[in-house]
Amino acid sequence: MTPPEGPHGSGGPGAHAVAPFREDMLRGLAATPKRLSPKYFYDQAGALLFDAICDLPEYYPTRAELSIVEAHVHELTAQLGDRVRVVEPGAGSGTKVRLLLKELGPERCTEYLPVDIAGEHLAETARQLRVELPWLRVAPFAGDFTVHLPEAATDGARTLVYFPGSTLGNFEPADAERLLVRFGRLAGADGAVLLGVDLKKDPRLLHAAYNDAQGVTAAFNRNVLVRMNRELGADFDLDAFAHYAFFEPRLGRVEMHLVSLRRQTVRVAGHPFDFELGESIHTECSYKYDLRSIERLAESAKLALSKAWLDEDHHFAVLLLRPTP
Ligand code: AVJ
Repeated sequence: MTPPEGPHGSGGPGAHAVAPFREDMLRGLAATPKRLSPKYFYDQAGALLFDAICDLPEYYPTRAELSIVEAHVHELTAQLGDRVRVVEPGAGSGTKVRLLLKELGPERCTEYLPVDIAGEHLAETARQLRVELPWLRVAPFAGDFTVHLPEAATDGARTLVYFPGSTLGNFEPADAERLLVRFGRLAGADGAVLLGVDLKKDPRLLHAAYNDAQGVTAAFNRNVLVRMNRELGADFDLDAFAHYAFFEPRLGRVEMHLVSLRRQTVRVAGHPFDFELGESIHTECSYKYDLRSIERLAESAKLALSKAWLDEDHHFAVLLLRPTP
């Protein structure tokens, strides 16, 4: 079946437009302190680096979340009704969703809409899924889910907005709330949001997860500089920026930075940016939650916590949220 090719369908504009990348990089580097949005980590190389992170011994969230979905997939899907359309913002490689889609099966799953900013990576994931689950209707939607989401279903199917991987943690609380409001609207009165969130824990585990021994996370962080060099003609010296990541307990978040190892001037798209020795570019926040804080955040977005599943170490939670009238 051919997926609909809307204005933001695969092959359309959106994901590959250089302009928002250029504008956002220039604005972020001109700000004090310097900061860049983590969504720009995910070009094709960045998406592959992130997949490699998920396989690292130190990066527990992916395995913890998979173990939850594996253990509870029957109970989970039983809450969703008998005609379900699955929308996955920030789909990536779609490893976790496969379990849900398989369990729903051709009888219950009407369509799967992966939404991702890494267009080529998305197309490849869609291709693989169609081979693995030939009965599945896959409708990839290439774009930035903070800007565009698919339309609500019109065929009477219930929409499940699946948002795993603790991607929510990349958003400041106010932005996270706005995003959840939009997910609730997309789900509609009879739909649901299935959310995966990383939990607060021993900070040494968090530290290790973002400072892996093989340096994959460092390469992922620096990839945004690689991208600027390639796509914006920037002249970042990769060895002149240190990957620096830590848990900030008062704010309950891991922060990633790229710290300048010397005084230097870098040119990006023809614009000079000065760095002091030790000056940082803040590249990512990864908020960690507890069940109470995430329930409160959901409630502020008019979503009620219907059920929560945790892994046995209580490192990660999968939450079923339902829109409240
Ligand atoms: C995809 C946003 C959930 O915050 O842990 C992994 C990205 N950054 N290692 C996270 C990430 C550094 C990841 N999220």
